[in-house]
Amino acid sequence: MFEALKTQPADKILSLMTAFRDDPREDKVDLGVGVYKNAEGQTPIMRAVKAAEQKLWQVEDTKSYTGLAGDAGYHDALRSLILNDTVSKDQVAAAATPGGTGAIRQGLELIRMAAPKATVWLSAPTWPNHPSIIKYLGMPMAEYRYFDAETRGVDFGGMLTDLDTAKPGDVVLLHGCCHNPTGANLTASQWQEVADFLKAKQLIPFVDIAYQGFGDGLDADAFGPRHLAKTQPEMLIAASCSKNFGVYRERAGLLMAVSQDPAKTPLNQGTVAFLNRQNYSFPPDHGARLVTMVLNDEALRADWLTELEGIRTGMLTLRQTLADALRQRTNSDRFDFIAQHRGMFSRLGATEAQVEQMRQSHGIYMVSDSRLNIAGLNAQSVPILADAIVAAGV
Ligand code: PLP
Ligand code: TYF
Repeated sequence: MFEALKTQPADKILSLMTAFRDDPREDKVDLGVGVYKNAEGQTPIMRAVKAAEQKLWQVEDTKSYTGLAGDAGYHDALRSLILNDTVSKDQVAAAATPGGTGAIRQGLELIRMAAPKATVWLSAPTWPNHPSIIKYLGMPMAEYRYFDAETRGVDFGGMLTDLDTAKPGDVVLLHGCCHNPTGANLTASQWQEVADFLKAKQLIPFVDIAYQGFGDGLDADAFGPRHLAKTQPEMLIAASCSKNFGVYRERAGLLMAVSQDPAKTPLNQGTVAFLNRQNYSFPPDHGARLVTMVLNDEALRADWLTELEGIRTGMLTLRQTLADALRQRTNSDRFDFIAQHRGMFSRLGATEAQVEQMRQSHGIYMVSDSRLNIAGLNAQSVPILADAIVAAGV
């Protein structure tokens, strides 16, 4: 049997991690995988998460199974964080999942069950795991224009023009904030326009939110999903706690199916629990429980907010420092978009050959589409990167 297996394409982002590790140069700079790093290059456990872990060790008295959909306290805490009071609890079916990826996978499976002919529309470009999973599930997919390579902003006109060709009942996958890989995001008024458009065209939003708190702040970053939850008949949300709680390897995610009609929620809830059972029975609990403890304890929550805000503003400072360094070196404002982008990533707009040149000449590792992880920079590496960008003729 095994001889029938085919070699699968490697994940470009993860392969880059291996290449970086194998590079002997001491001044190499890792701007690849989307993991937050502090100025020392470490990905620390957040203080509040560590404190919750200590407390959990003391009070946890069983490791018996939770519910199939995970712990209701986790659903409540994350629903409030993401949607605030824009919907009531009885409008939302929720299931804990292994990370945000698990939520995306389960959400797609729900779409496939409910609407096998629906096309899933993806932004061009998007996180490579979106098309990869959709293809694996054999679902119809299409792309809508999103990134304007010229301005490095959102091609909003192109986006709506392309989505105008979608058929009623199709699903539109949207990044809730901090678009991966470009860093270019919809403004609040564009979100409102998208919401009106989707509703008029009877398209269903599926929001992937993996970086809430990394862009303009926890509330501002949730503007899109909140506005959609208020205005659309129904929608799906896949959330990840990997980044904003720093619990990457614990695999804490949440799938939410939101409906204006609370009568639909019991069926939705049964479906998301069923999907968990088909795929892995019970979802992981440890990370979800830590997140719940942090959100529900006043002191831990306050400390988490402070640390998260430090992470966010630190990345903004790095963006500005890099944009300034490039302004100085190029005598132009053509890299100012770096300071306007939000989240961990910016797409620089370099060619693959230029990305390769930066790697060879300056030991800079970014994804071949010229996505760079801003959090991989620090005061020492910003000038190295700026020199490399100029030397490569970007
Ligand atoms: N969605 C996007 C756009 C991401 O960048 C990520 C990456 O981490 C995820 C979802 C899911 O992450 P995880 O499965 O680690 O929670
Ligand atoms: O885009 C990123 O870098 C993060 C981390 O298969 C990641 O989202 C990358 C690849 C992958 C899973 C997570």
